[in-house]
Amino acid sequence: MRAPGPAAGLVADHCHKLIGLLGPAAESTLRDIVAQCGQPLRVLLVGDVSTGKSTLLNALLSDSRAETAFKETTSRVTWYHGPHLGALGLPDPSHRAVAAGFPLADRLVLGDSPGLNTSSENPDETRRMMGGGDLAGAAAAFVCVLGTGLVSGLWAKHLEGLAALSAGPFDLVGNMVLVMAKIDLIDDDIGNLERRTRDSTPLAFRFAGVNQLMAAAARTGAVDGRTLAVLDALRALPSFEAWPPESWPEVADDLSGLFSDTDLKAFEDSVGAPELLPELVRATADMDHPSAVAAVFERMSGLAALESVLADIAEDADLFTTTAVLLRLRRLAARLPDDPAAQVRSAIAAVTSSRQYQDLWPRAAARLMRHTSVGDGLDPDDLDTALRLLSGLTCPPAAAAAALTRWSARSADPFADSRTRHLARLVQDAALRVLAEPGSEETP
Ligand SMILES: Nc1nc2c(ncn2[C@@H]2O[C@H](COP(=O)(O)OP(=O)(O)OP(=O)(O)O)[C@@H](O)[C@H]2O)c(=O)[nH]1
Ligand SMILES: [Mg+2]
Repeated sequence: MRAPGPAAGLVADHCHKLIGLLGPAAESTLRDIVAQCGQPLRVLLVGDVSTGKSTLLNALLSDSRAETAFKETTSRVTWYHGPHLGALGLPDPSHRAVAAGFPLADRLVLGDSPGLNTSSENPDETRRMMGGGDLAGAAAAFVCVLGTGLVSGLWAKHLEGLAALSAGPFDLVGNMVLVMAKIDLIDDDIGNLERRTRDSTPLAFRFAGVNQLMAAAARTGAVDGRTLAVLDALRALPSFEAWPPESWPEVADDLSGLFSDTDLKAFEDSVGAPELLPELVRATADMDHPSAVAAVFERMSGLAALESVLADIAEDADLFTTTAVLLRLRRLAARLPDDPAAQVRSAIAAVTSSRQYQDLWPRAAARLMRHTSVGDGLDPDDLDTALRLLSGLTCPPAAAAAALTRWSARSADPFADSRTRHLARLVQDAALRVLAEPGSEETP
């Protein structure tokens, strides 16, 4: 298992001591912080009712664990975790834990949550996790599953609030992943949607478009011999060249008598919009095994791109988890009477002055350079060397020396903004560390 790492480990040590010092007043929050520091990155799926969160979760789990339906369905927060974690420490007694082996289980704990835009009390826990209550920060990253089309003004505000609350001092990027859901129902090009969304909010977010139905079908064994039979029958239709069909009843008419209603419904529920059928039928021509067809479903679903974003975030679990738990500790201190609050604040100060915490800065800087406009305009070699230095990867001394010259000039540039100067100093420090290593002076 990949637990977050040294900085989160240090927070956990301090919280253990605080539990002894502070007693019951803060115990449940502190215990959950300790649990969070020892677990893989907690990622919560959030979004409005019926945007397809649970369907997406099933795809990520490669298993139909979560209930899905075209009505308000999920009523409590459920955390899915690798079975190797044993009994999972949970943020709140109302939450549930389910052990499941899934592709990213060694790196993530995935939470499904009730939809937000409802007057029922189901989403109360989700709101507390997003909005500054005791539970805020119990998830260190969020996958925001958005309904079809552009991001609404309301959601942009939600996301900006969530980012402001969870970014911490590192100006963190990457803990907010925006998923444009049900892409089969979207006419617009996904790249355009992403660009327009980025233009409409200053938020730095990661982005993926997913057809969750195809993703879940590909991953849960729903692509089977019946799927192949329906695709073959569609391919054999005399009207095939005159497609696309506009509705599922129209497809059912074309195939009347060949399949049961149940089989056709199962097929519809694994594809989504009928407009996808021409592409699907063509892409699966000559395929005679469900696993080959499932691979086409997988490709058309876009799920792999989302998984690679999640895997990338998990690489910096220490950064994200430490940020989240320190923010939780700050909120805890704000709620406590003076003396215990001072003890919590001194634990925070001990962490933030530690080597382990200082080592998080270059990691955060590398993220800023990769995922925001900070890296724009840099020569690709320059950017590559800076990222290698910040990520602690091997870097030839000659390249480190050249980077030191360039980035020293940037850090001293009085016209650069303070964030750029700070980043430049971090690259300088990393270059100096490489040049101080034994043997570096011998290399030309
Ligand atoms: N067309 C299409 N429909 C989808 C897709 N993903 C999910 N759905 C349908 O959307 C409906 C809601 O899916 P759920 O996964 O239950 O949605 P949810 O966001 O978990 O809903 P709540 O738990 O009530 O908040 C179901 O009828 C799904 O079949 C998709 O990619 N395309
Ligand atoms: Mg649900």
